[in-house]
Amino acid sequence: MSSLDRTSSSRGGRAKVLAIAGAGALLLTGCSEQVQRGWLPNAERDITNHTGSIQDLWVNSWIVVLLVGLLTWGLIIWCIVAYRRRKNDTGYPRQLSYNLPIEIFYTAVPLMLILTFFAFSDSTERAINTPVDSELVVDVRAKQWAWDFNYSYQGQEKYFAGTQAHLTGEEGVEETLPTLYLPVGKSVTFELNSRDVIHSFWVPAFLQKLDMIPGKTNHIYLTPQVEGTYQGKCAELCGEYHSEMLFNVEVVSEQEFLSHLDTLNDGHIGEEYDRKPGEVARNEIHGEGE
Ligand SMILES: [Cu+2]
Repeated sequence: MSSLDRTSSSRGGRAKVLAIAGAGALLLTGCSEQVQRGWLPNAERDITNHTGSIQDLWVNSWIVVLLVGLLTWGLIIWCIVAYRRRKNDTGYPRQLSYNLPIEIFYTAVPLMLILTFFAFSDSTERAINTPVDSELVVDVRAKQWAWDFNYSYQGQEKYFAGTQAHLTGEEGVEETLPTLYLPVGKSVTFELNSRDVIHSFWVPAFLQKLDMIPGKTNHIYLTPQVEGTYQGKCAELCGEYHSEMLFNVEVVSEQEFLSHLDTLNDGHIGEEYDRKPGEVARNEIHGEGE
């Protein structure tokens, strides 16, 4: 092969590499909204007042780790190719050890990355979990295998007692699911309680999920910002029909919300229906009860 051939073939190789890199960059940047959201389940960036910051944290973290990944994979492949064993090599290659600058570098850089991730996660989490004096309070009571919703809104106390869904495979089952109504643009505090075992309150589109523990109340604070129907589910394996512990979320106008409240019964169904009174449940959690 003449030197001319060699140059042109290496030029061809470089063009190929550039083409692949270009296609990769297009794949990562150009494409659908879904990719830009990092495949998160919120259909829009600001479904709630928190989904934007959660999405940013998620997507930016992935961009950083992918860049680190590309650099690392690149260096690995470069070493494998450049320092491979050649035909006439004999014995061991030159042995190297203890390179202090490199060791300091590869200790300091990951440490800085981790501290940065920590700082961003911490500030996002603090902003999300700061207690809010909400306009609407929903005391959610999880039970094997359905949901009760107690609404406190503008002095009204209303409750909805859900019955378990039966996923028979027939159409229309979704409409029989317990449905949580929320007025759009109003701040909500969810008081998360359980009547029996540990459950978990999860509306995937809201990007927030929290355990519901017998004898303990957990809180989620958020403001739904986009009207629509969302799916909710229990996210903690809680017994035989865990998979049927589903609910719908309807984010509606305040007017629609108020007219839904009118269809509900007055009052609040709380601890009195717990299968295990609070004290017993607490002891069992700590392994003291018997
Ligand atoms: Cu459950």
